[in-house]
Amino acid sequence: MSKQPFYISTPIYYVNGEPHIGTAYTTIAADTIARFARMDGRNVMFLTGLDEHGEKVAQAAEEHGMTPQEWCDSQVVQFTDLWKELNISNNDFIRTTQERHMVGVAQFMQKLYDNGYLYKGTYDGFYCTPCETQYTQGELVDGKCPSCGRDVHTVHEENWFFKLSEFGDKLLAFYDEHPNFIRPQIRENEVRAFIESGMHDLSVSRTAFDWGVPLPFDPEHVTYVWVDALINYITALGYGSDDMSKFETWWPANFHFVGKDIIRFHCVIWPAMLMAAGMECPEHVFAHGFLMAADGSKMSKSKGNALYPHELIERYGVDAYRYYFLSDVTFGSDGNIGHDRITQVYNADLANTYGNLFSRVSNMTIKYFDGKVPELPAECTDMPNPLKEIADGLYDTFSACMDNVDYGGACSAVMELLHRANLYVEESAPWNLAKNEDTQGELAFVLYNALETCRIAALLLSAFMPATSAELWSRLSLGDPCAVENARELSAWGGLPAGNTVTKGDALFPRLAK
Ligand code: ME8
Repeated sequence: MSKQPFYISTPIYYVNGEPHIGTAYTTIAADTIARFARMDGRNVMFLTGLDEHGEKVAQAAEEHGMTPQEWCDSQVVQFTDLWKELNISNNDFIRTTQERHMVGVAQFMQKLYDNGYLYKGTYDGFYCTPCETQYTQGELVDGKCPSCGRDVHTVHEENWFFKLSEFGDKLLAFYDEHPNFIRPQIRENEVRAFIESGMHDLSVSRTAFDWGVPLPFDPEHVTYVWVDALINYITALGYGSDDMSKFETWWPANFHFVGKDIIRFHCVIWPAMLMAAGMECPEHVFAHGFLMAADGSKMSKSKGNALYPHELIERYGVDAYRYYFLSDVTFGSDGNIGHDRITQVYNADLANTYGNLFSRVSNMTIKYFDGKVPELPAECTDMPNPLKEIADGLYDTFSACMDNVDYGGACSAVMELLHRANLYVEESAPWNLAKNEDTQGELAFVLYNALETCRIAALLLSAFMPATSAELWSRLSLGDPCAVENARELSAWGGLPAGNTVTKGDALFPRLAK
């Protein structure tokens, strides 16, 4: 049977800025879903990349005395390096200055033109360069950009326009037919209210600068950077090339992951563009919330309350970083981020629960069974096994949470098993069982159960914490949990072979001082 295709994307980030905890958040979140889909046996395309055209990039290049292309090239590595460090498993990395993308954008714009959705007019309005967004007078707040609060400038230009205003009713009907297209629900309400307040046509070209994709039917104009950027989701699949096989496999996308700041582009403009081109819309746009400072204010360099990915990696390690943001911040809501809470969750879940369990049971296996996974004695087959009871339903619970993008639910389902296992070790007191010849069978049973719990937990958590899971599995003499494609079968109780060597190593999560 061929594998079910699964396509997930992040926004393509502006090449100008450094990657920060916000962009890392979206990327880690998408990576975790992509990893889970792979271990669940799906054929995954996970795309991220960079947005490299537009006025903002052209200006930054000039300020740095470089050509725009040189400027973009100089910025890319800070993203690719951080994604590597964070163990991001993207299958492709698109840059909008790549030929494959530019060819596809030109073809898409030609299609909109041929289908009668573009016309030439005069744009008289306001523009926020940092957000690369057009505003009408009425949308400004105290004369400033309603999104970032910075100054806007006026634009008076002959532009090509996209007949976006024709799509209001079609979009509302589409949301009715696809009630899960925009997630979470609160964002759908916001998008509907925006459409119901009245839609304007969208200027989709600029002539004031030339850093963009020229319109094939009027090359004096370059494509508006947001329109150019949105098309990345299909040019990465070969749209506009001779080989449409990837497009045929993966389009429409299952998920576009975005922050709540860019829902209008993804939930209004992008589906309208696709409808105009006669193409299918993605299945879901999931708009997560914003990460804020611990006191709920906006993080900023100048306020000194910003957290940086490298600082977090150094302090907590990559896996704890990934785990914290997904398990403790509800995906979809804003989250206040500070060291106190990260340390608290780290110690409670990772050091005292997960790491502690594995350390205890691996040490006892080494001490009492010469470092070999004990054979299950026949007399134990009828003994109550509270860990097996929880583990038996775990994959279903975990996968339902992951399919629902409920990271917190998925993590707590695994934590429940690990908590129970720590309690089970306490209750069973293997150190006492070890003292008595008559209870050697029970000792083997208890340690087997606790080791098996660790194996299953590490398998499921490999989507969140790939390096730790790989380390734990290697200490059980098992293969790479991040390469499995049949996690459901492998999560069945009893998969840990007796006789496997168990090795000791450094603490998986050394406890942190407050
Ligand atoms: O908007 N908390 O790029 P961008 C959480 N190039 N996520 C945050 C965040 C925060 N405080 N700040 C940023 C662009 N993000 C366009 C996208 S896509 C066709 C073009 C994340 O570099 C979040 O995902 O400004 C947000 O939507 C994205 O970064 C914006 O990235």
